[in-house]
Amino acid sequence: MRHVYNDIGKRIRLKKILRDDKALIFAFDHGVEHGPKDFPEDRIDPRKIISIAIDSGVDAIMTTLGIASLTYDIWGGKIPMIIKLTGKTSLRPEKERLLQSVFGYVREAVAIGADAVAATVYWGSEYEDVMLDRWFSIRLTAERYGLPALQLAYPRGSAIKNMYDPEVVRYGVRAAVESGADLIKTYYTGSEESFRRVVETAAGVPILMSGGATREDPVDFLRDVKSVMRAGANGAVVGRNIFQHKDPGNMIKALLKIIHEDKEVDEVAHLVE
Ligand code: FBP
Repeated sequence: MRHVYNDIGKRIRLKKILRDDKALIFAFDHGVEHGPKDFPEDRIDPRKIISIAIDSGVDAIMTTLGIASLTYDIWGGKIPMIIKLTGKTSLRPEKERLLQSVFGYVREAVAIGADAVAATVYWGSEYEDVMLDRWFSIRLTAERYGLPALQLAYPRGSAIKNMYDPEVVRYGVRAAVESGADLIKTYYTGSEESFRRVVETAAGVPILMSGGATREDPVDFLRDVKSVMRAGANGAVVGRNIFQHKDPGNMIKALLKIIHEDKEVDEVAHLVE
């Protein structure tokens, strides 16, 4: 059967990211989301950490247009690039942090050689309406160019008491599915059982765990990732637990072994301790 061109393009790009239906994606948009305080002193230069991520074998990188352009000679032709097209700073008044603004355009992501685009929707936020408008505009244009759209489906807002509550996470994931996301990144719900229900709620749309704040004990982070993989997830999108680790390359290697080789935590813990 012959598919239309953009459908073929999307399938090919998704396969590049999820080569065996699984992926470890390195998230690196924290300079805008949280500010430079997130970066250890010796890792303020994006070229260093992006080089380590690629040399250690991550499956894709998710970052901003600005960082992608500063590092194009490192990632270009080697690894799929996912451009995040929404953002907010933590300099904003707290209430306004519930809104993700436009942070680039699909045509710029296409121009720079991206394989996918990403956008955050804070489901339940006071600004849900605005973010949905942005999401559908990004998704529609991305689809036209054959680019998959990853949604960071984060339940967040004054009405949400606990954004990690499994029922709340499931709601966000289901809403992401119904808004046409090709890949969904969401919070870990704290147990394999509860995350299995999250995966089921996605009805076959690939689910990736969001890394979150750096765990005090890095082995605990490996356990979280192992548990989402057991629950049927497709991998993880990880930032701080990689670039704030004393040895980001070994953290990446340990995560890759769990995600792609189904290794047990005990078998790879020595890499991160
Ligand atoms: P982490 O693994 O560091 O949590 O990165 C994932 C991510 O979604 C980033 O893409 C983004 O910058 C950050 O988390 C959002 O953080 P917050 O939840 O504090 O808004």
